[in-house]
Amino acid sequence: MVSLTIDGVSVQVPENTSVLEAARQANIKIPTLCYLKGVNAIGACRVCLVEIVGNAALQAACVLPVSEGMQVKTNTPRVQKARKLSLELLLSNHDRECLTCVRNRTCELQALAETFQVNEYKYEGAKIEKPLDLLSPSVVRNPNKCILCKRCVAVCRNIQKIGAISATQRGFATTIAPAFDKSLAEVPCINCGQCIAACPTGALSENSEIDNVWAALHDPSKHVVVQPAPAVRVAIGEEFGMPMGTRCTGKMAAAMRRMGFDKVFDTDFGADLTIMEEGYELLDRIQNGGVLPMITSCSPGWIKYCEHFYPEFLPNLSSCKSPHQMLGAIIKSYYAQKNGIDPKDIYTVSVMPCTAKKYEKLRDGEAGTGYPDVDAVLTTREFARMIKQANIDFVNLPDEDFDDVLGESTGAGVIFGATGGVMEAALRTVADVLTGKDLENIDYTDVRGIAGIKEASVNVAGMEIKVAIASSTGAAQKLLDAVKAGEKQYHFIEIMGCPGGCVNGGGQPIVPAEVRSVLDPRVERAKGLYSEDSDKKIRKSHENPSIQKLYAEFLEKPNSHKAHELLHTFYAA
Ligand code: HC1
Ligand code: SF4
Repeated sequence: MVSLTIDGVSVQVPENTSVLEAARQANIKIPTLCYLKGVNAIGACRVCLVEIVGNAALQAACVLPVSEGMQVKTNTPRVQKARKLSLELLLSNHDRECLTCVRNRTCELQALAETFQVNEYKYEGAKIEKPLDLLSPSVVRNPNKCILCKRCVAVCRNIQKIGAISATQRGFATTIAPAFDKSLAEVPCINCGQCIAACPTGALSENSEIDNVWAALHDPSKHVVVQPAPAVRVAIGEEFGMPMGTRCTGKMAAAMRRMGFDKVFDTDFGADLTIMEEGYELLDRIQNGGVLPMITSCSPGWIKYCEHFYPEFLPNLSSCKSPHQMLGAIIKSYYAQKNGIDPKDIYTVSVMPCTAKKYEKLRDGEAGTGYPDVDAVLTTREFARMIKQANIDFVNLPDEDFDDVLGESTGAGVIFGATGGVMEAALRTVADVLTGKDLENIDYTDVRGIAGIKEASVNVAGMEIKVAIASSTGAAQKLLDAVKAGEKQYHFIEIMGCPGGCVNGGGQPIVPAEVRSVLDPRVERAKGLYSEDSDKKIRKSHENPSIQKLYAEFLEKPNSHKAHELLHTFYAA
């Protein structure tokens, strides 16, 4: 341990701790901008400068390791002046149109400028008007709002192991962009949106579909049906000041009804349906010598990553569409037929924690009825914006249920939103099918938790099923390399493109760096999902009465010809 003082407070921390983290342990908050815990520590923005007694130059606390006897001062006149100067320089060539910015009031630069009373623009840098990148269906890049903190570069390169963006050009012309100033739509960007979640300003945002959804809601000829993803219900509350992980399932359904959606269904039903299709596909591959390991296919960021970087694993991918696409196809077929509605008049909206879903809905093979399975995808953030635009008092809404029958779901469906959840849900069904019993021990705790890679071996009816789980494409890379090298053998692998799974998707409420230093959204939001699972009466997908009804009335059986037509897809190398 190393002993030091920070603003006169004695602190003991392990060796190699940064001064910034040591200060946080002593409840001293040093402001930061380019620092993002576990992702980026480069000392570039000069906002976390501190004074070290006996040292002439100010130091960046995020990259300075503690040393024995060090005396740190975080709030001297020199420090205050230097921080303010750093902010003034950052603002000198920033597009300062805060009122029209997507991050107005959630921007970390704006918040610091307010804290440090930057009440005039002292310096004018060379304002180079840079073109916006609007071509990606998922991510909009506005380089004029970029402060070169490189948090996005670090998450894309170090966590996702993609490196789609980096610093190009020099001086005032420096831009964070794909190589050769191409659009994100023209490079192997996987649309995960992790860069958006890391961005402190309005330089990166989702490609908004809010206007399209309002237009559909206001069009009397459209029957507008909505479905929220599992992970949205434990994050949407953050947009209204509620604690991270608060379960808002009932309020969310109530808000959707008040916004004017004709039917409020639930992607959790789609997740239960996925388990039926994917579970039986796995059993078929195991029993009939199919390609193993089978790998899950519900995360479109992961699918795009596989297509770009690991095409040799495409035969391993389950052919199942992702749950919201499956539900979209069922709405435009089964639901449309039962209710005598022409599918061309149905407009389906998915509310997702994910920006890659905006890309997924456009892929070939995602129009089971000849019409798009899903017409619009809103992120959790866009959905919250629409609730505010509709003057809905979200916090005080009553809890309401989803509509029958495509709104009924099980605990297995809800845990899809956390890493390991799809695997656990599948095991609950596969174990019952293989043993022919209604097993009671269904909490597969080995597959829970936020580790990037998890492994488990499950004995079912005398058969050892080996499974692995990876979340983030960086973790997927490591796992797939081990499988390729023959070092690891599995029957079934779950891969989610975002670290922690959908709860931490690129469309979720932005968590400022300061909050991320003390609270992990992957953990807090997942807790909400697992508590909803344990409160559910039915916790296995195959026991969902509405799923049973759907097969009895329409699909016949899992992997039937009709199920293949509507619920399965294909991949392109
Ligand atoms: Fe997900 Fe899925 S879990 S992919 O993360 O399989 O987005 O929540 O909706 O479709 O169900 C996302 C979440 C989501 C799908 C499901
Ligand atoms: Fe990188 Fe994902 Fe952002 Fe694309 S969306 S630039 S892959 S972090």
